[in-house]
This record gives sequence, C-alpha cells and structure tokens, in this order.
Amino acid sequence: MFSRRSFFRSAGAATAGVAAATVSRVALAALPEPVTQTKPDTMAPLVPSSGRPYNPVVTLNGWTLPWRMNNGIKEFHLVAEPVVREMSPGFKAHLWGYNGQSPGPTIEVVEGDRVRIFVTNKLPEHTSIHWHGQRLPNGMDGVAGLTQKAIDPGKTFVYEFVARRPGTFMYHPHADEMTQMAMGMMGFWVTHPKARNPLIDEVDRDYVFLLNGYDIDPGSYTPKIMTMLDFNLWTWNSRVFPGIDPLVVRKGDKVRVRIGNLSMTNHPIHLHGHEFMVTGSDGGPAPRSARWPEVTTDVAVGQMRQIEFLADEEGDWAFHCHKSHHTMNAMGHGVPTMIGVDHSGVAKQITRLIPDYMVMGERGMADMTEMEMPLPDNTAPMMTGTGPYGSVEMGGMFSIVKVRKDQRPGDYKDPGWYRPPPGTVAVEWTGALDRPARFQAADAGSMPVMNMPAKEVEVQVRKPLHHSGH
Ligand SMILES: [Cu+2]
Repeated sequence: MFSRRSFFRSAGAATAGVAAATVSRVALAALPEPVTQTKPDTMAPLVPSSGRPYNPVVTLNGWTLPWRMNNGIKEFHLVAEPVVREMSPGFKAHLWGYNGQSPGPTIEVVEGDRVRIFVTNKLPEHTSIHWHGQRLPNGMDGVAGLTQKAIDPGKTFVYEFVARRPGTFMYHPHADEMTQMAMGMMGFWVTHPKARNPLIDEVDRDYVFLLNGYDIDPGSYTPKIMTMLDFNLWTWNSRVFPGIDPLVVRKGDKVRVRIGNLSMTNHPIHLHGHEFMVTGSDGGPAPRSARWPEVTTDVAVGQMRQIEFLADEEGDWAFHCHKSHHTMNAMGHGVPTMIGVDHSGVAKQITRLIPDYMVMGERGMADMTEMEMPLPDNTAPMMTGTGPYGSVEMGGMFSIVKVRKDQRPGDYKDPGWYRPPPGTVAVEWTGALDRPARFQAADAGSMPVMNMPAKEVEVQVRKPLHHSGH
C-alpha cells in the first residue's frame, strides 16, 4: 500500500491549499512528498478526495498516484528510479520505473485541470518525460534536447500544463529512449471528461494497462536493452501470466478497457465470449458512426485502444494477445520442431553424458508443462497457470475476464474459478457411436454429394536440383 504517512500528508494538503494564508511560504514552495508503492497488486480505484469528481480507473497490477491541490493546481511528484518489479510470483526483475514500480503510477486528472508534475531523476543517467497524446505548450512536451534540457541525475524538473482534452494518454522518457523504455519506464495518464460528453459513456468498470516486453535471460534480473524484436517476456504492466490479475466484473456491467502499447511490436488483443466496440484511441473518442463490433483489436506500437463491452455472459473468459508466442514466457526460439521425431533411444544415450538433458516437444510443446524441468532460480515457466481443469499452458500476455452475477458493484476481489451449470462443459464422449444419417441431395438441382476418393492420391513434388538463390 501507499506509505500512509505521505498519503495523508498529500490528502491533508488539499485543505492547506484552500487555507493558504495559514501555511508558510516555505511549506507551499516545498515539493509534494513522493508517494511510493511497494506491491505489484491491483490497487482499489483512487476515489478523488479533492478537485473535480470523476469515476476512477483501475490499473491492472498497478495504482494511481495521489496528488495535492495547491492553489487550484493539481500537483504530482514522479520519481524516476531503479525498481524491483515482481513479474510473477517468485520472479523479480531489476527495472527502471517511477515511484517504486514499473510501469509508473497512473495519473488521473479532469479535463480543464491545471496540472503540475515534479519529476525527480534518481537514475544513473539523464532523463525526461514526454506526455504522449496531450495538447500542451511545446516546451512541456518533454523531448530532451529539442524542447527542454535533459533532467540530469539528482535534479528535479517541473512540467505544468492544462489537461485540455479528455482521453487516455501515456507518459515515457524522451531521452535515451531505447534504454529507458526497455528498462520499463512508462505509465498511463487518464483525463476524465469534466461534464457528460456525448462520445464518452459512463461505465461500471474501467481498467487500464500497458503492453510492454522484456528480454531477461532465465536466471538473471536485468533486461537486455539491445533487443529489438526477440523479447522473451511479453507483459501487461510489466507482469506475465499467471502474475496478471483477472479483470473482475459483475454480470451486466458496462466495461471499458484502455490498452496502451509501448512495446516494440503490435499486439492483437482478443476477448472470448463477448464482442466489444473500439470506442477511442489516444487521438480521442471515436465518432459513434465509426465504431463496429470486434472480438480482436490490434494495438500497434505507440497506440492506445479503448474497448467497451457489456459483460452479459457469465464465466471465466480468456483475454489475451493473439500472437501465440506472446502468451508464453521465457524460452529459446532456436529450438527445432520435434513433432513426430522419436528420440527415445538417443535421449537415453545423451542422458548418460548430460543428466539434465531433456527432449523437447516430440508430441507438441504441451508436454513442457508436465515436465519437471529444472528452471534457473529467477524466471517464469514457459507455459503455465493451473485452472480448474488442468494446466492452462499460457504465459505472457494472458489474463481472464471473470464475469459473475453475484459480484458486488465495486468489488474487485478475485471470485475464484467459475462453476458452470451442470451439462454445459465440454467432456469426453463415452456414448455409443451410431451410424450417422448422412445428408442426401433431395433433388437434382442441389449440389451432388461427393464421396471420398476410393484410392489415396499421392502427390509427387519434385524439388529443383539446384537452388541458385536470389
Ligand atoms: Cu502480442
């Protein structure tokens, strides 16, 4: 949880802002005490205790940064610093982030708010923060060298602008970006509408998370920053399944999920059991005439997609990136396909020389989850997660939307596994197999019934003798 002391101090400062005359100049000039989060859990929505009211979001495995009001200005304090992020239980990564976590805390403000953000740099190199998608004065855009001096280690810079348009934005460094984003420096920013907006619906649950990726060798702690494509950990808010919390909703809830992509590739995000509308991007809410139903939406690099759906089907619905390599954890991509290869004799011989030798994937890779494969101390199994019916064989960018009719409004606690009504689960067929009645063409006008060819047809393919290349 938050450091209670600093949380109450920042909450109390709201009153101080109003009664400014009674507070010394020194106290007002002081920076807001930075609030730090030590846990990777999904924190309850931060209901605003000062400033304009709004319906807060829930950051998956994350939190919202408390602020203080200072003469009508909403003040935040971000600290760029090395952090230890638990990516899944038992697996920790040494990242860079903000206020104790990667990603940094979500910043929530209201359209029209004047916002002041202090940024203290506790990294070993300079940094800056770019406020992706915002309308702001050019000098507040955070591009080191172009619009401001970089923030040197030990220095604090201040950004100030009015949150002019409602929407979902991101923040990240614009200084040595390759290193700093590969190390986990990023966060979400939500500007809530100040009044009812015809293009922004009220919802019952509003989740946010960022797509990111890391390359951390099994057994090590620090990401390899030079990796461009071959990341081995695909993460939501720097967590991998089964470390990603479920998105818990009540049956009948209108649900919004805002997904930002600050990784190095696109992610087609797929929801089971429901259709959703893409209701907006970081460019703003989409006109209603431009929305259509989807079950998968591609979130390209540097984009945000806001999806909305009515959770009207009870169950545990998979919600994941549809690139199958992105729902796996650390593995070697240089492994040849072994499906159909019987190594039983060879494996025995090799085991005499290398006791830990393991044959991978003779029948497919599902065996990997059953194998008692020795893992290095600090990593996550490639395919894992146990559900009520066995191994889920997933990792990486995978979570579950849990829709329950008895989930209380505003309750985000994991309700456990779904208990389906009897007779509604796919099971092994054990009945007798009758000779099926085959479809027969009724009249001459319909398509004739094709029979299987009597003989197997063998296709001979001759490869060119010499492949000269291009
Ligand atoms: Cu993906």
